[in-house]
Amino acid sequence: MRTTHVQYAAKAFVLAGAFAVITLHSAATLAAASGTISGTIKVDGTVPKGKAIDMSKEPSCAAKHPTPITTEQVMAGTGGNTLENVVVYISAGLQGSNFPMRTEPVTIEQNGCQYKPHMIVLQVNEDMKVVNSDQTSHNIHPMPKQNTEWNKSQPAGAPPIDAKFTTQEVGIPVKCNIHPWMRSYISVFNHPFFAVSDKDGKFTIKNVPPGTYTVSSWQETLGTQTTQVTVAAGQTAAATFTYKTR
Ligand SMILES: [Cu+2]
Repeated sequence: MRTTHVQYAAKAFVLAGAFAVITLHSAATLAAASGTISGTIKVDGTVPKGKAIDMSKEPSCAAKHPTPITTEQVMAGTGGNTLENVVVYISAGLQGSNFPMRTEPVTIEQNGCQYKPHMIVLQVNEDMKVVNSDQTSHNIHPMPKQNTEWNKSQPAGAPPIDAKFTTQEVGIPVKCNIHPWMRSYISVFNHPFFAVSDKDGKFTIKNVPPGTYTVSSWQETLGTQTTQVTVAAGQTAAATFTYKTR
């Protein structure tokens, strides 16, 4: 009996050791095995100028804008031939569905009667906080097609509102029932492989498993474009999108 126990113990020890080696190996492989998708949103043609917003009915917000602001439907990036605020995401080709949840907090702030940021991107069931930094009430009202519609009043000084979205959906329009000029968009993904183009029109999607993917870009008035990329471990795959405005 004693021998048997020792044999079992020895077998278990060997198995545990082998499992530990396999686990370590997998973790290291995963960390090294991902790649990056990066690129630029270009525009061919003139970028239409935003329209001036009249905030005179809300003086506490108007006072926050020494220079009057304009609508943000199409935002030219640096140099004028790129676009800011374009959502870029993997739209096909991902294997499986068990992706890590991002850890950066997602906040939509109402400040100066504007939404910041203009483009919100997050994962299904990721926490989003709605913050009112103004001395006036707002009423945030996302208008989804796939998710549940809601609208909530948030007076000045009220605590943040917590929200989640349960279904993938790109470009949910958000309005304020009190200030008709306020507009933003929320895009919800069932994976963490998405980004928004910055003020130089550039975007980067990190930690992408190697593979061939369809990558899509979405601009609120210029629509959706797609391209194919192949991501290799440790490499950066380039993806460029060009929107024509003429
Ligand atoms: Cu408002």
